[in-house]
Amino acid sequence: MPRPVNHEFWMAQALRLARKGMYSTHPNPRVGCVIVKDAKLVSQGWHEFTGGPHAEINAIEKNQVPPGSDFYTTLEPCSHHGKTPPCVDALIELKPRRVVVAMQDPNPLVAGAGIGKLEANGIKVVQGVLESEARLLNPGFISRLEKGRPFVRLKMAISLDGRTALKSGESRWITGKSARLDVQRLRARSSAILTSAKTVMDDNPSLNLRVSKSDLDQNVELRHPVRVILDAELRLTGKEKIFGTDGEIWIYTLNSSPFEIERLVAAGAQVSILDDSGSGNINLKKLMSHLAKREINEVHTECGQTLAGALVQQGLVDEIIIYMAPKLLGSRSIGAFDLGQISHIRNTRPTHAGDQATSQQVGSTTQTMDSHPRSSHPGVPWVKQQSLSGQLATSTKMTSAWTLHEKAATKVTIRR
Ligand code: AOF
Ligand code: ZN
Repeated sequence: MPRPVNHEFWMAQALRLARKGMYSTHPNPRVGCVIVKDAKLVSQGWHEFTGGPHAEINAIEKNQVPPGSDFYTTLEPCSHHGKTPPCVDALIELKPRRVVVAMQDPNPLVAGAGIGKLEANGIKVVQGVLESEARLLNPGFISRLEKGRPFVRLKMAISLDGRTALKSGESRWITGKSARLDVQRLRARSSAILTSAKTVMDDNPSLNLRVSKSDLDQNVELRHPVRVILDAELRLTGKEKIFGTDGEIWIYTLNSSPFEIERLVAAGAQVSILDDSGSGNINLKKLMSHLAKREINEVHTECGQTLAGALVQQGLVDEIIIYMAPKLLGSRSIGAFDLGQISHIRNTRPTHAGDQATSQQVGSTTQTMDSHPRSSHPGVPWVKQQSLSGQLATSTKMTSAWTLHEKAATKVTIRR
């Protein structure tokens, strides 16, 4: 009896390949492709870097593809002439039996036309296999094309009592190596890093990449994300540390004074003036649509409580990543989100219905309670404890306790 075709199995392999392009395809999507005949792998490939061959072409060129093969692609094959010719034409020539796609391409230049062309040529198309996993791979590309704004991730380092810095401004207190590498990974996968002039003036950060391609297991050179700084009044001088580091700097402002603009342009920045819609603040929704037009997919935000609060209040945050250190900074220290006065619990933010939260231990930890096998406690909420190398360490009951060593942190991710 023939074995049932396992679309999920092969699509999972295509997704694993796509992930290899995590740091190098911006502003294009991460895409993987697997070619199968008689339940055997014929070839595979992924989109390796911007401007390079698409995943399908890399797979086709690696090995001889016999007619009647099945293609598994994490994104609908393209039908347009971009930097490269349409992939569907290359596929059709090979006379495949079937093309299995995880998701349609949200790019209006494609948007179903690739699938339509395959079907018009008598090729069976199966859609939607592991679609939600495929969408998770390209949150920024999808958000930019579907909503006209980037995917916004907000990174915060807080104490156990929810503080980010002492009143004096001192905030360099989460120094664990694993947390730092994790943040570098988040920066490296992003098209842009967003912050405010206040953070640049208070902390004097570089907000650049301090890892090499080998630290992230990559073959392709890493690119520096654009640093986007909101400076409504143009208070930056151009002498701050960030200006002396690799990577572009885009400043958004309300101030149209040529003198200040010239000073920052001379320091290497690009300055854009946004109107404030009468509020006196930079309009964050306009900022986001501006960034999307400049092909920014994922935005990684590292900022203080004012910008963090405003982004949350305006519904512009898609993911919050909090590193919680085993320290207490006290109630006179600075909080993470300025949300004004909240008078009712029902008005609290930002947990929208359907939010997913995961928690990981980062750095050196000791588990102090037994973890229980998943099956023995039906109905108990579970949390996956994952090591930062990505290996699933153990699946434990949510109540199990960990001792966090001095430089460790708990990483909590909340996503809508
Ligand atoms: C990719 N890699 O494997 C696939 C893509 O500018 P181009 O010619 O590289 O085209 C980019 C568009 O092609 C992209 O926005 C997406 O719509 C489509 N598919 N892109 O970068 C791939 N399959
Ligand atoms: Zn293509």
